[in-house]
Amino acid sequence: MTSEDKILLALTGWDPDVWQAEFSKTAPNRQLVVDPDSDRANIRYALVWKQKPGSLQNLPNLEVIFSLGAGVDHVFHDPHIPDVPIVRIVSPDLTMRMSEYVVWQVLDHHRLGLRYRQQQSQRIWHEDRRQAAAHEVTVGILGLGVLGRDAAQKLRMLGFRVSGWSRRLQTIEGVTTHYGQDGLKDFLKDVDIIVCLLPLTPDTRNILSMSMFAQLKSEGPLGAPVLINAGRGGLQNEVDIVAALERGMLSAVTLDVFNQEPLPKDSPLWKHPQVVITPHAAASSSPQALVPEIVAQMEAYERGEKLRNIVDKAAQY
Ligand code: NDP
Ligand code: OXD
Repeated sequence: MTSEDKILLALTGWDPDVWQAEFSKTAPNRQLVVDPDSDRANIRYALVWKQKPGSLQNLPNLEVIFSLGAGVDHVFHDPHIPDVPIVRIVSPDLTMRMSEYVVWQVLDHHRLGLRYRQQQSQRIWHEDRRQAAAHEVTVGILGLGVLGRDAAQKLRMLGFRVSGWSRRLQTIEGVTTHYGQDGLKDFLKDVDIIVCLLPLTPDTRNILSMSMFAQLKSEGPLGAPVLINAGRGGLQNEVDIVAALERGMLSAVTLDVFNQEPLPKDSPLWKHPQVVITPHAAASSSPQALVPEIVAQMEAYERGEKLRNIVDKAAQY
């Protein structure tokens, strides 16, 4: 690193100050800039979250783009991304947060949380004796990457039957795996709870729609299957989700991500009794946890080591 090198912080929707504060604590010798205009030639790295389209143009010495999230669809929404490596977040902190979220929501649906909260609001004392044991319930995870694999292992430890679906064949001990378009049908026919941890790419956009719901079984230990999506809003068709709930094709839904965020106030999802909503909070990027890891990557790269967690630009994840 030279004293001239600078890091561009290109964020929208997130507060840059907390990232800047963490950088000055962890790496006081590295200079972050939010507005690069006077420094364009000195920018060596860019840290991005939903950067404004075009904001990475005209940076002649940019070497690496670091996504501040695990997902990178927010980088690719910009048609003017320079041809440099894109590194995404893979961090034990983020993985743990996501697995907590998945386990929380799976258990909440499995243990009839929605029903008991509704009963409590009406002071109704009624134990539902149909409650299934975990080993009778199949949790199917769409996306067996860093996050999907960890969640699968934790759900296994709780006694659930776990299956998964990925683009290429993956093997995980104790988990039934399927892959590719041909494997999707078999995956869907057995699931009681679907957990979606897919990236948003041209191939996965809108995958959570009526054509998928129509392939699910119509009954099971929770009634119809439950859907939990913590991947991206663009994976889901929200009109189809409401219709599937109304028709009993889905019994309940947890959504952390939406096509439009914040979720518009007039969305019917807000008031639906079988819908749990969280505000894209399943696994937030923590500056305290992530800045030291990003700085360590920069240092390793400057020592001549290979960058890790590089995004496959053709696959867009
Ligand atoms: P990974 O890249 O490690 O894993 C992605 C998984 O999806 C892989 O198993 C991959 O298959 C699979 N996949 C990709 N495309 C397809 C396809 N066309 N068909 C079938 N499977 C496919 O990502 P992570 O696990 O780290 O993260 C997953 C996503 O979670 C992120 O992209 C992001 O959108 C979301 N996320 C959401 C957060 C939140 O707070 N709500 C926080 C963090 C992440 P293969 O194994 O064959 O490559
Ligand atoms: C991520 C996210 O992709 O927070 O990391 O959504």
